[in-house]
Amino acid sequence: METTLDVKGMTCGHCKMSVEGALKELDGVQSAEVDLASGKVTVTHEEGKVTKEDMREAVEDQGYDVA
Ligand code: 9UX
Repeated sequence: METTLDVKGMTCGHCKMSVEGALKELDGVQSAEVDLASGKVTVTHEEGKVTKEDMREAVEDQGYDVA
C-alpha cells in the first residue's frame, strides 16, 4: 500500500537522499520518493508491517518535521 507524508524543511538533494534512505531502511518499506518542490513523500510498503508513526519517527530522526 501507499502512504503519503507531508515533510517540512527539505530543500536540497541531500535532504531528499537522507529522508528516502531512512524510510527505505524500515522493515516493510519497498520504496520512498521525495518530491522536493511540494515536500510530499510517497512511501510504498507492506500493509501492517510498518505504520505511519514509524515513518514519522524515521523522518524526524533525520531532522525534518512531519506535518
Ligand atoms: Mo543541505 Mo538539505 O544542509 O537541508 S542537506 S539543504
